Amino acid sequence: MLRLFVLAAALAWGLAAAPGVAQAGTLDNVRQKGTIACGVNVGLGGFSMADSAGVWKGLDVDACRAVAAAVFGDASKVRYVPLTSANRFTALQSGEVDILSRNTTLTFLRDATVGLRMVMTNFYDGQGFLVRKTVKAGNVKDLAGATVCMLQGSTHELNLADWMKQNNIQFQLVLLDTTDVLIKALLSGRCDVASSDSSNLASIRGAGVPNPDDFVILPDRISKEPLGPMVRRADDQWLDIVRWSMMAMLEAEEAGVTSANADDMLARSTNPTVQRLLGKTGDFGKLLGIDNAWALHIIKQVGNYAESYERNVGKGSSLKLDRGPNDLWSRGGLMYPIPFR
Ligand SMILES: N[C@@H](CCC(=O)N[C@@H](CS)C(=O)NCC(=O)O)C(=O)O
Repeated sequence: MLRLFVLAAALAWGLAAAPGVAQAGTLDNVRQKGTIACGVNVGLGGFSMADSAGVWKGLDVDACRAVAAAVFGDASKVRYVPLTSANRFTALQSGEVDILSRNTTLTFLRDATVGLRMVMTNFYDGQGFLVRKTVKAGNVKDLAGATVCMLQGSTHELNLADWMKQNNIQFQLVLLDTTDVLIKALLSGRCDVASSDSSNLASIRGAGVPNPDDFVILPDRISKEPLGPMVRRADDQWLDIVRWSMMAMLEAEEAGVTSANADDMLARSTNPTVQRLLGKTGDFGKLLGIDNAWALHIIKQVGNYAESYERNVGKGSSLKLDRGPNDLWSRGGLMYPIPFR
């Protein structure tokens, strides 16, 4: 039974249907096209969402904008391709997108079996529970027997199945297609609880329901959900460009380089790391096959990681998430830029 469940879950994640198309040369290819095709969520506030003018915004969007800034010197050279949980991996394998940046949890099976490579974590998350305050639950265990709504094709089904087994507590599970349907099901009372990445729940609570104060996100996190972009296998140069573009945003935060002071830092900073990061010394861009001003373009156009975080999911957003595990290691978080040397 469990094996059947795992197989069904694997199919739902697109794992079994993995043709594993290897396509080296993504850099040449995007240069020819003049844009980077970026696979994003159809609409998840804080991560990837088109505003009323059709401009895509969010933390996942910024990962693609950073790569476009690095490659073209222009963060706007991105074509956004909205993807569902179910079709996201195939879209990357087939070459429909060059980067998958869609609140995707990095896991063993996804890294090792679907012809893809995880780049690095841009948001450390965990599976949480959103309930109506009238339900009067202090933690997940108080919810025994409740109807829990979740989205299909995500890591959450297996997480919750594992958790129920380990804790000997049963829920009624309802699997739904889209976040919109999930919100409607929660509002209509079809489900007592919604379970998802807690950032997604914060996004729903912040902007998806009419009365945010009627809902609460329980403190429990039943899984680790390290979210981050993925690229195709067998294209190390592209993997390097995407990874180091993201790393540059973290390093900039650590070194105190911001979109506002980057030019000044380039002109004046005597910090060797800053000089290498901004392309004054070291030829780091050339080593990636791109311009030495790559990171300068990223920081000026997209900002450092803190700027992107606060604007999209932190204080400057409706999600209002603390940095928590997404803070720099030097302040007790998990974000640790690999040295620029
Ligand atoms: N991080 C999880 C969840 C990602 C995911 O797809 N989440 C749901 C909501 S948390 C979603 O975006 N659903 C909308 C859709 O599939 O269009 C994963 O990678 O499996």
